[in-house]
Amino acid sequence: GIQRPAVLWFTGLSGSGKSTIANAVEQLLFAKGYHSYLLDGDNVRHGLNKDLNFSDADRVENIRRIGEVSKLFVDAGLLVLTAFISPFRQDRQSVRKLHQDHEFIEVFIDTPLAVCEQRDPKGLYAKARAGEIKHFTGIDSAYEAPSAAEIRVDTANSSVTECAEQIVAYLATNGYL
Ligand code: GGZ
Repeated sequence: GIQRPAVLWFTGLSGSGKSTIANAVEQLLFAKGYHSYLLDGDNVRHGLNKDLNFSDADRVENIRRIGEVSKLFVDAGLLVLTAFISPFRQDRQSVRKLHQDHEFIEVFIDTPLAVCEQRDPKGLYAKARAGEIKHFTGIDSAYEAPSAAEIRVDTANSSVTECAEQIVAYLATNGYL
């Protein structure tokens, strides 16, 4: 089918499941014949934004650029998924304002810090606790949770498939698919 273009802007802690769930959403959309594109650390932080680190200023610039790129993809007619911590409320608000009202869908991957730290798939929380990584989100750098995200996903109590289906159901119910 032809999708109504928009960005699904995932936000959540490291290890919350953003990339995993975004990938699962993409697979469901692809299977239904819709055209999407996923922006994540692999294709953005290693390329366009490889000059940026994890200081507050660089995170602000990271999110600003991704916001601009997401707008280009929306202009090209795609459903865009972005999977970045995007820890600061004001930066997410700026990206929201860059888009038309119905073209920005904030998706809060609401996984508690304790659960992310328990999962610690890359061992980064352990390193942050040991002081080997500075300015780690949730440890010594802030995460400002959304208060009015369009979609809130509870990964501690739902499977990846259930979370992805919840997001696709939102798109279908709201006329994007
Ligand atoms: C947070 C960090 C840090 C610090 C490296 N703080 O779990 P991951 O590994 O794969 O995802 C994290 C990723 C975060 O990059 P983002 O571009 O999403 O961040 S932001 O939106 O805040 O700009 C983590 C890894 O990079 N990582 N150092 N200090 N995450």
